Amino acid sequence: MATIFAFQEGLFPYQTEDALYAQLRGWGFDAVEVWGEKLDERMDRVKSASHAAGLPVCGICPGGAGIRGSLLSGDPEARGLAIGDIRTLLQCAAELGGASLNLVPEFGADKFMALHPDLNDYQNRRQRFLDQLGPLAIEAEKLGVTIILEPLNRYEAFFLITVDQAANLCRTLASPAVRVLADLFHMNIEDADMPGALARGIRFIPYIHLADSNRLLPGHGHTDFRAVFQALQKAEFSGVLSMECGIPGDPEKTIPASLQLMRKLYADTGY
Ligand code: LER
Ligand code: MN
Repeated sequence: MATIFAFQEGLFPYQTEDALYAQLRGWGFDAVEVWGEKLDERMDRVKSASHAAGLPVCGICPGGAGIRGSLLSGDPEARGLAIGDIRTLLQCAAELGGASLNLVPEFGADKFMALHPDLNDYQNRRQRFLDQLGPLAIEAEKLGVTIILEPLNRYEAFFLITVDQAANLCRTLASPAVRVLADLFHMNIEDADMPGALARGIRFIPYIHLADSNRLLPGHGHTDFRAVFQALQKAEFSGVLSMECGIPGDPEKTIPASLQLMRKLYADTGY
């Protein structure tokens, strides 16, 4: 599979899925990433918009509301809620033709790490998380879909914050259905060397969230996309580059301009 460029829905106002997907197609995107909140209730609209525009759904991003509860919670009810929502979204992912499901183990809310990584309890949380994830990975594998673990920066999460940690979880679990989503915005905060971290984890990374250093469209901050793309090209990355970022200015102008810039840079850094 060649690398594809995708765009996450919901980043600017739109009237209908039909209109949005047609617009993204017109701007030159290859796929769309859908939001996971109550996705099961609008699957018909998503499927028909995707079909009409010829734009496949490559991923589901549940955000904070699409998966309620938490796999890491000590409360069985909260764990059950998270497992139920994840199972529903895995079914949606399968129905959407094998989209992958982003999974943030737990959003930070009031538990986020302040000025230093709270690593003391990391090993316990890690084991608790793996115990919950194991059966879900088996289910994902049966459905032919992938769960991609997304580390977030320490101000949004308190458990999984680096690509190295997520790759390490994949190594331990050894399931082909569990992989890593590298979000360049979060990496810019947590990783001293973004190309280096991508190169180390690349065999577990099929999916990248594209955003500039300030979380705006690529090209509006100071992230060195050339260095990032060089690392990906060198490792023969062939996955999804999906824009998840704020939109400055007029979306009609800034979004296609950013896509064009990224496509050119990606092609220029190839071998
Ligand atoms: C949240 O900051 C984020 O990056 C999302 O992809 C997580 O759902
Ligand atoms: Mn992200």
